[in-house]
Amino acid sequence: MSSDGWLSRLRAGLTRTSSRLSSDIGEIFTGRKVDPDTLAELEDTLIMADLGVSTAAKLAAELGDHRFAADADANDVRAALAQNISDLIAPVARPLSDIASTATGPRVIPVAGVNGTGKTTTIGKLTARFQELDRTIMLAAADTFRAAAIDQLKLWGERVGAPVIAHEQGSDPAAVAFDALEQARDGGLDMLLIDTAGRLHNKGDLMAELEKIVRVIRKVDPEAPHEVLLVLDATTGQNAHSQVETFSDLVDVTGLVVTKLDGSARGGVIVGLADRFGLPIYAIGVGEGVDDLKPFEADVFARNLVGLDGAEMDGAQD
Ligand SMILES: Nc1nc2c(ncn2[C@@H]2O[C@H](COP(=O)(O)OP(=O)(O)O)[C@@H](O)[C@H]2O)c(=O)[nH]1
Ligand SMILES: [Mg+2]
Repeated sequence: MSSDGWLSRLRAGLTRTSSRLSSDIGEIFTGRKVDPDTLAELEDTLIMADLGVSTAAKLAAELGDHRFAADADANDVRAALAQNISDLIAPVARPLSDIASTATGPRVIPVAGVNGTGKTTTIGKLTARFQELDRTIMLAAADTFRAAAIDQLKLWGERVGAPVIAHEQGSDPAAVAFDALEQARDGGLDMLLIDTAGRLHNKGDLMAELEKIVRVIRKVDPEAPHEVLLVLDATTGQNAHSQVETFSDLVDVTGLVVTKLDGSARGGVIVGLADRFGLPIYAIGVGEGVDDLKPFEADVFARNLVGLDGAEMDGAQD
């Protein structure tokens, strides 16, 4: 898939947000100045675009401080907004190489998240990316609740050529993680990615499960886990905020992967997440295939979110 291919899928995924945002900005600022009234309208528009109340207020205030030319038009507002959004998300936009340390000994990374957000798929894609960085990877099937979940990880293991450590359905997830870490260490592998369950209907069980995984892998390596990645589905909107809070209560989340930005994504949520939690975003998912995990690039993302760069936007919305 060419880079144009995935960019156009990202763009398509953000269309719902970007075309609305872009046309609203056109309506607000056509024939009117950037002033407290128009900025208040812009703030409402940003809230509608899933950026969240406080982030919307912050961005509107920043535009209020921006020195616009006397004849500034909607496109100048779009460009300034895209720049401010890019500046806001740039500090959390980090490359996967940041977590693919070349230190010896397996780097242990549990992957957490609500069911269906894309954990298992993301682990498959991550494995391929880490392999490109010359890391050797082992996978642990610690979502033992459903047999299908174990099989799904095994399939990804075959697809990307990574060993998968699995026990029977219903077995103790922590025991799988422990077993896998010992085998990864003995086999001299660079990284161990641990697939976990995400059933939120019983938070107590989930907490016990994740805490036990962490406790047990520390018996093998006191430094583990080296990262804990949380996978969020961009189509869930503001719900992603409460997922970050819930999982951060359970484990020390060190970074995010946001999936399904190719779908009917509510991409504005990423901006709010970046602003509110400041957690690194290591990659974004733009499809179901192995190559559909891409770096989160602040500038590209911001411009597409605001409706700049999209051919269909050019001049059409003023
Ligand atoms: N369109 C799209 N689908 C995705 C993406 N990531 C995962 N999926 C799909 O979302 C569904 C749930 O993914 P899965 O990895 O099983 O989620 P898990 O329950 O968190 O392990 C599957 O059908 C995946 O193919 C993505 O970035 N884009
Ligand atoms: Mg899964």
